[in-house]
Amino acid sequence: MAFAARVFAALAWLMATPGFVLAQEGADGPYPWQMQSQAPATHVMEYITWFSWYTVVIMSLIVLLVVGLIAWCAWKFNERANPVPSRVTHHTTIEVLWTVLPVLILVAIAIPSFRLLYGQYDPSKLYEDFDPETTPFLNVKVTGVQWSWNVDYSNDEDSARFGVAEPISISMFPIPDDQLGEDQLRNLDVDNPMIVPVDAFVRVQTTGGDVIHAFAVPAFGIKADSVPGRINETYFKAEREGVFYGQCSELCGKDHAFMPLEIQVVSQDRFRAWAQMAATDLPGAYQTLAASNKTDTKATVAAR
Ligand SMILES: [Cu+2]
Repeated sequence: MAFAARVFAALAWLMATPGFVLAQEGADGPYPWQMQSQAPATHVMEYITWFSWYTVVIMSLIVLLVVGLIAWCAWKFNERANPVPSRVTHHTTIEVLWTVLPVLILVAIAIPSFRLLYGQYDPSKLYEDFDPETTPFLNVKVTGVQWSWNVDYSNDEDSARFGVAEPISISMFPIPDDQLGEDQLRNLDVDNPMIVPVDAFVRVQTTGGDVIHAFAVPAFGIKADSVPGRINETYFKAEREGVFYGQCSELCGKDHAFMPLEIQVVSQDRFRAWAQMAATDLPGAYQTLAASNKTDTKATVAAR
């Protein structure tokens, strides 16, 4: 009985984990003993998290039903309990049921699944406030190279509305272990993080400079292959400020594990100030940004 109690406690702990994770305000990035997805920062990732649990619940009910049926058959129809087996070979009602029920289950999974799939390419499928005619995108090109990321901010008409008057180019390298600050995460914090405004649609066009890499940020629910000679497109709209991390997600060579992504989501005003300075004085722009609000950028990381 003690063993059963222990198993039950372990299961209860597993079930409680998602609530625990979501309850940690600003628990962004990976942390020890993490069991679940990172806390969502976009509507897309909220949807993915919900969909994941939705399918887990359906799957668990099916597992319970099947295990229950097997146990019931073993109990009721074993050789001792039921010496003369039934010779029935057809039962129309049961055959219709075991065909129709799985179809209904698949439809119940397919509808939200396709909605999510289309929404990941077209924001108007998921965001009611999105208007393809008028909603501006901040346009960013992200190039994976062996072994770092180059981020180029476009100064097109749309991006200029967020304050990008001149093109900005940054390259992103992890901070070497011996230079890590107190509140920095090894192999996740970078020298030049990508800065984006909160509540803004950001279009990411990604490509590879040499081999295939992949741009992936779990808290945003996005992942796109960065393929040489091609442009892949994805988008995100971060709904809260904070520091978010990603990693290259396509095996790209010796230092694949050492090309992290750091994205800082800041208020639109602070983004504007950063963008105006970054075109001519990048280090100065980061210093001004850090000085303009000491509390938000790293405090969320320390909260873990
Ligand atoms: Cu890579």
